[in-house]
Amino acid sequence: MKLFAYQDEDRRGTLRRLDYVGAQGARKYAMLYLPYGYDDDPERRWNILYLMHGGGGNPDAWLDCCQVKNMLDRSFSAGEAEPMIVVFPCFYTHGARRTPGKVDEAFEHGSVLTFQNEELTQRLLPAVEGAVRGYAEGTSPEALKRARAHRGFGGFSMGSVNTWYAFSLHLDYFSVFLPLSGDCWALEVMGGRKCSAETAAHLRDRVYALGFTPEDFRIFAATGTDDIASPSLSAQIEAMKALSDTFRFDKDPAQGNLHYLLGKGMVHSYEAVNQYFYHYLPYLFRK
Ligand code: FER
Repeated sequence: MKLFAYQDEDRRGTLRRLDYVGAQGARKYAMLYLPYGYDDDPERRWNILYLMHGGGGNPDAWLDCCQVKNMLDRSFSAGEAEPMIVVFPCFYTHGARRTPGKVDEAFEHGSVLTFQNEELTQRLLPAVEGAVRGYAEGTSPEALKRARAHRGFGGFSMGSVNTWYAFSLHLDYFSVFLPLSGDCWALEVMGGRKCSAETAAHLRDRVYALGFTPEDFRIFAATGTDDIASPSLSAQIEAMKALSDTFRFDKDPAQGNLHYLLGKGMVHSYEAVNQYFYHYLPYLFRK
């Protein structure tokens, strides 16, 4: 794995704050990263990645906690990856409720479910894609779904739990998934470890339930050897690999539809997951 370190860059993208109404009428905002050159060509359309924070976070967490903006600027400027819009939303409806060192699993899981069931596709996507030039020609569910090839969802820790939910619930809106250091809770909390085989089977069943095939999605999963989420995510990925008719594991991120990166010595942090993001960035959207 090639590691990213800050480098000066003149061709920098810009950050914009987007205010919108979320689930249950909540006043929310997302941060938008618009790549360098976004304003120069009003005809150009851009792939969009939605990138979620971890437990306790907010729309600024990724931007405050690691060098993700400089990493994006450099990767695009150097021609290593196709430039894309990155959206940093927040999955809490009424703010995080966090006691340091303590995870309230019921609150976290409830917040994820509210975001997934009442906000992501009904509120957030129309707000964002009515405001920036993705590939969707309109903000109706049909128009948004038609652009699924150009839309991804990723996240760190609880953001990764969100990513697996986006796969399970909204495969008709997203085709690219970047689950970083967090497992799938669709069947139960920490289900990736507690019921790995059932979780993998659930994810497989969702593909066919929505009428898709193994060609219609790509999953770029990652964590670190010293990450607290590695036992749960590793168990889940192993179970998914066993369902090879659906999940086509390949060490080459340009092949197959399931990839797994285990960063040596890496821990549960934004700095670590930003490195996995950097590693996968060139492969998320094909030219
Ligand atoms: C995991 C998914 C989420 C995990 C931890 C979390 C331990 C969340 C942690 C937190 O919110 O602090 O697989 O593994």
